[in-house]
Amino acid sequence: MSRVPLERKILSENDRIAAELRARFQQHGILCLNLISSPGAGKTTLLERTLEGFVPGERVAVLTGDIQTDNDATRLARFGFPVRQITTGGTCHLDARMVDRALADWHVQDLNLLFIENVGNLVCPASDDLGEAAKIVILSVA
Ligand SMILES: Nc1nc2c(ncn2[C@@H]2O[C@H](COP(=O)(O)OP(=O)(O)OP(=O)(O)O)[C@@H](O)[C@H]2O)c(=O)[nH]1
Ligand SMILES: [Mg+2]
Repeated sequence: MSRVPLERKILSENDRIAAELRARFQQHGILCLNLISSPGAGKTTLLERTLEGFVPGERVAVLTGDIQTDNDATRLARFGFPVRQITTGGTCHLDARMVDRALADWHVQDLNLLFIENVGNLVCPASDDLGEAAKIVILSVA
């Protein structure tokens, strides 16, 4: 009797898109960082402090994820760098396809640094690869 494997990793499609994104980032020399934390731990605040330290014209951009609002994008757009909100409509983390879509009409080759602020959630964002070079985890300690 021969066995026919039917199982497929549930994240395999995400991994494929993430690998394409990673290859694109590497090809253009873009450092992509994926910020994750529990809700309200300070991801947007850290990005605000970071962006205010860059000189105008610095090749930096931000994608910021939220379940419903675009408040974080509004906060971050004040610094004059490209910012785009990804509203997930209920999904508790970003996936690679959302990032790919959000970048579709951007000239990513013009960037040196891309920050991705993930949805505030310390569990789900850990499992989805977004093509980043590294994840940055922010911990808020009582
Ligand atoms: N005391 C203190 N407050 C902070 C710090 N970082 C952020 N906050 C405050 O915590 C609140 C939430 O910070 P945000 O930066 O919005 O947190 P976030 O992780 O982006 O939140 P979500 O995107 O909603 O998950 C704000 O009122 C900040 O002013 C910090 O290092 N110390
Ligand atoms: Mg935020």
